[in-house]
Amino acid sequence: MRCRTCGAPAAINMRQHKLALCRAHYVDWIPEQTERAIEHYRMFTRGEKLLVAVSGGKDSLALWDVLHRLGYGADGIYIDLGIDAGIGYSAKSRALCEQFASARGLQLQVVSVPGAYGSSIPDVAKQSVRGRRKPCSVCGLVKRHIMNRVCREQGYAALATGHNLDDEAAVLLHNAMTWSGGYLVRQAPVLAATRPGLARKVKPFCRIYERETAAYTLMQKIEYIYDECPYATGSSTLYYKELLNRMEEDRPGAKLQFYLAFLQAKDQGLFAPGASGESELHDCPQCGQPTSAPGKCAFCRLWENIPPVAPSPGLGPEKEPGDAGEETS
Ligand code: Q46
Ligand code: ZN
Ligand code: ZN
Repeated sequence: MRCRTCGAPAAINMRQHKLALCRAHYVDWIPEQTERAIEHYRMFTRGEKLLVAVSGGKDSLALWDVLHRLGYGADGIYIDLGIDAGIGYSAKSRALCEQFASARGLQLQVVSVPGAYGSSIPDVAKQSVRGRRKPCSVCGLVKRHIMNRVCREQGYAALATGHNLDDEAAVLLHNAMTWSGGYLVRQAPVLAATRPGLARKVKPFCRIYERETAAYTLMQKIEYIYDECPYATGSSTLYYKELLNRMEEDRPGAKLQFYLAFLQAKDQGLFAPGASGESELHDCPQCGQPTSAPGKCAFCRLWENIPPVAPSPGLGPEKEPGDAGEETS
């Protein structure tokens, strides 16, 4: 197999695009594709200051690398969830993000959940409402809250996440299986900041396959954490990813077609206005972030149920910076 551009031996063959490329042309092809998506969906402009949510995984670090290479001003944010699980998961992923940033002279903000709020995500999950919450639901809530706050307080124009096509197609399939209208309406490459205090969310890799981001990190020699978060095992997203991989195997391009046809159908009025079922947002009386919950937001209510632990010196919830959601809690 030969590179379509220069005829050298190909480093990757992408059946879905009927395209084979050598290493040198592949590592330029990914930024070109990303730039096309940024422009096509009007995600952000070169003058805007971006915050990239990095986890130490391949997708988010690849995204930060690509945005940096494309000349966008992007700082990173890493949220230390305090997950150890016998493998030092958070410590390892944090070190990889710090190493990535310092090697490129990029600005990384680190927010430690145990440091700022007194408990790790697994502990909060155990202690919340008699341990009925799963770590992932607590984690999602906390990350969205913190990231939205950092965006809002520090004047970032948008929060960029490393969600790739496999992530988006899996979530889409999951929500389509239950016709979860509210989630389907809000699934998009760009979520506009519909009110003050809400960060714009963008997914520049939404048309890039997971296999392609993995190949990019490898070819760019980006070190990332190979271990999955221990709580990801058995998640429904992984199940839907496997199903979609089987379809992709039979029909290369199936995932991309599924996702793009969904976006097109939405543009053509698949959903009636108001189909999101979203209620009005108001500012949480405690933290000031937008919420649809009556009274205080879910983030503030979550911590009310956790026994107080003395925070580390100098760190407090309101002083600390912070995945932004359209609705943060
Ligand atoms: S980090 Fe958090 Fe994920 Fe781990 S606890 Fe679940 S949600 S699986 S992206
Ligand atoms: Zn080539
Ligand atoms: Zn609140």
